[in-house]
Amino acid sequence: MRPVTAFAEWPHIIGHIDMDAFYVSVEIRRRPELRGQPVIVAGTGSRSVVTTASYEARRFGVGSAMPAARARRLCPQGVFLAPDFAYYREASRQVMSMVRATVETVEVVGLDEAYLDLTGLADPPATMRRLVAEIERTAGLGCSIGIGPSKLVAKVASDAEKPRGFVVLSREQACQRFGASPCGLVPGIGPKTVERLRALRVDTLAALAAVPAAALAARFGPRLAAELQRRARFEDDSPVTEERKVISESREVTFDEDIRDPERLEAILAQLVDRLCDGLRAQRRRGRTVGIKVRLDDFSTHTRARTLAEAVASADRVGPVALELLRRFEPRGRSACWGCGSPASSPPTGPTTSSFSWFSSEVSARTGA
Ligand code: DCP
Ligand code: MG
Repeated sequence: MRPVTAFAEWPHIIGHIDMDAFYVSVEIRRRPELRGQPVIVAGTGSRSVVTTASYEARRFGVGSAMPAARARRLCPQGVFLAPDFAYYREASRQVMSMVRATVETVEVVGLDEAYLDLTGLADPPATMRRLVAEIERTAGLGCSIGIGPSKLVAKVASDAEKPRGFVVLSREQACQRFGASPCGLVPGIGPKTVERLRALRVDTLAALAAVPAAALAARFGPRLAAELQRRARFEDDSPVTEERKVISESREVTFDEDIRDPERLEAILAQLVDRLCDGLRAQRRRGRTVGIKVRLDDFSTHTRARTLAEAVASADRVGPVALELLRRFEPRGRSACWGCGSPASSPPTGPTTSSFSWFSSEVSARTGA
């Protein structure tokens, strides 16, 4: 079937763009001598994790979210760089402005990816190839493209042949191509669901698509069961929507050693609040939702947030909210270590608590347009 014929049958044509090894590619752009090397962008503390690994580094088994210490063991010859988020945001803006200049409806879903509504274009692949070439030429960055009749197909297609992938698939072709893949390949089917599916001997997308609906519903409930099967069949009719103009501004710090002392934690939180509010005021922005993010020494990340009646930008207003969120925060079964008088705190639970400590916290304010 010629692609042109296939497109004519699709009510929607959606593109998905995802930058290849984004942070690393942006670093290599300003340090071209690093091209071809195993480059890893990771924090510098002993607890930090890998944000991005170049494809050369991935050959050593290094990947996103891995503790940096492990990455150093796997790839001792790697070039480790500390993240420079301001520079990555700038690169993202540059890329997304080219994307927006190319098609009318764009949904940016992160620093390095976006959905594009290509419906109605005369030749969607040609348009996307031009965009790829322009990004490569002007921004010096590589990306992968997926094109399909839905966001779901486009997203999975863009990931299928990274880096520099360019994959066009109909829904049926996606089912065929990924039928033998694990269910977790599809966005929205996370590790926990994958485990529960495995217990039902459902290991692949084809198996999930074919399993009797009643058996699935008995385990997951009718709504989730139906949604899982829709995803396994690559059925998706969600529209490409211009992203809501909600911007989140945050400051975060990772501790090099565990900090258990509530007073020290609260002092650090106060510093983060000050830095956050300075930044907000400098940009003349305010936030209505104040949040904290806490990462524990088992790398689990926890967030708590509260939305206020009005937008605020001063430390006087943000600070108490962040502090209360922190004081109330109790990771399940581990509250005893956090003895700062939270009204809901439970009694110490014995020796297990000694293995637990905090080492990272973040405070953020979500600002709306
Ligand atoms: N990122 C992060 N921590 C993660 C995953 C990603 O900080 N656990 C950041 C760094 C990435 C960027 O987000 O560069 C984009 O994430 P992707 O999952 O798209 O990963 P990459 O762009 O790095 O690689 P690729 O898309 O080529 O697989
Ligand atoms: Mg990417």
